[in-house]
Amino acid sequence: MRITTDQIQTQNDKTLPQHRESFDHLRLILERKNIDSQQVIDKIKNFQVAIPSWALGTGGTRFARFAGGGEPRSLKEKIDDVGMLHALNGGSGAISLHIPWDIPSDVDAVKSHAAALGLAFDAVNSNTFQDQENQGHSYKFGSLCHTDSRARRQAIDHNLEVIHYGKELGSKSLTVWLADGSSFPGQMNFRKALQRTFDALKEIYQGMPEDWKMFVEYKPYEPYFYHTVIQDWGTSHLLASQLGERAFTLVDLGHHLPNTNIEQIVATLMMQGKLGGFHFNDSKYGDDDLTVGALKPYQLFLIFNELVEGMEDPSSPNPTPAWMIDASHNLKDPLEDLLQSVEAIQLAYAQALIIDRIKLEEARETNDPAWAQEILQEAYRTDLRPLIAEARLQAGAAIKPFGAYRSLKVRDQLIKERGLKTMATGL
Ligand code: LRH
Ligand code: MN
Ligand code: MN
Repeated sequence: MRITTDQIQTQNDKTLPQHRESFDHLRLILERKNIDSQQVIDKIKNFQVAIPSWALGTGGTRFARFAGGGEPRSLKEKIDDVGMLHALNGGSGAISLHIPWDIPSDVDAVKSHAAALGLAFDAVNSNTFQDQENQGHSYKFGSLCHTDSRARRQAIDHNLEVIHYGKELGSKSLTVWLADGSSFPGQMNFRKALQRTFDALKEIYQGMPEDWKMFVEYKPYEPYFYHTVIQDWGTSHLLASQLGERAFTLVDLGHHLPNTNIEQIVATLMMQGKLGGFHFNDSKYGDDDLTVGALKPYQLFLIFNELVEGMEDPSSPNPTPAWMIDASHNLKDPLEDLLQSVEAIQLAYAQALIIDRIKLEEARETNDPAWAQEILQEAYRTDLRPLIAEARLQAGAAIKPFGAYRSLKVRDQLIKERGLKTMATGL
């Protein structure tokens, strides 16, 4: 199934007068603050968030999975779904694949299908956290950190194979997340495990093409509960620094212990030129992978405040990070959920773009915390939804993607096409 420009146009016609009214009003408010709306709109239009292939189907918990209907049954259908999201919001122009869940059988066909929908291939993800059928060595006790060199070899080879697929598809980066760790004190030698991981990553790093980046994702716990080998940004940064200039830390918002100051981590990594990418999601307790902005939109805004500061600083050593969503759960229609996530990200970004940075610096330099808070919240509490809608309209997408999705009855169509009992691969 595809969403056509005619369908979008018909949906937009319904809300255009109302949209014009709200956007004109907002433009005046911003003008009074000396903010050029079009400049912000252009940045939003250029900002693309990659959709992970594994978020297109209903996620499960470790207790159950309640499958929704019409889920993608193949890589082609996953690409179709991202194409529909992109048609609706103009901001999801890339897909991030997980190998072996998404091995392309016909690379050329997959490539041309994605290109026809205006999609690029973002980072490819390796998977050494599950055993695959006919696999020689188990990852039960780790992969790149394993005590058995044959298991390490297998995990390295898998990553090299992922690079191979990524190269064929036109990806430019590899994300490595390792489940490796231990659940009981004494079970694993911390130092040896980290050293083995580093040695293995080095081989993978050397196997990447010259123009590729490696993103090293960290996580403090889960699936193991006592220790993980790459537990925090410091460990990831240490590995990335020693691996080389094309290795970076990847921040997944759900991979922190409660109350961690993630915005400070972002600032520190950007200062070092080592923030490679982001996995957006939201959470209350752990790695909940909930819809972006569902729980802590102010924290998301504070994170974007640091991101914008780093990105707009011409002397910043940090390359533009790769933006990805990493959310997956079992209650909502996954496509509606992803539309909500992308919008939450765009809003936080736009809010951060309208912060009066000159005044904020003045408040900081004169040690005026109350004034600094006023400035930040002035931006955060400005309702920028009409501006995001205008960016979409200018990009040929839907003024109201969620409303359009429902009124086009996309899910019903997908169920008709694909059936009620579908099972997408993935978490
Ligand atoms: C691990 C993780 C990692 C995986 C994805 C499926 O929790 O965040 O990024 O690749 O989930
Ligand atoms: Mn992640
Ligand atoms: Mn995660």
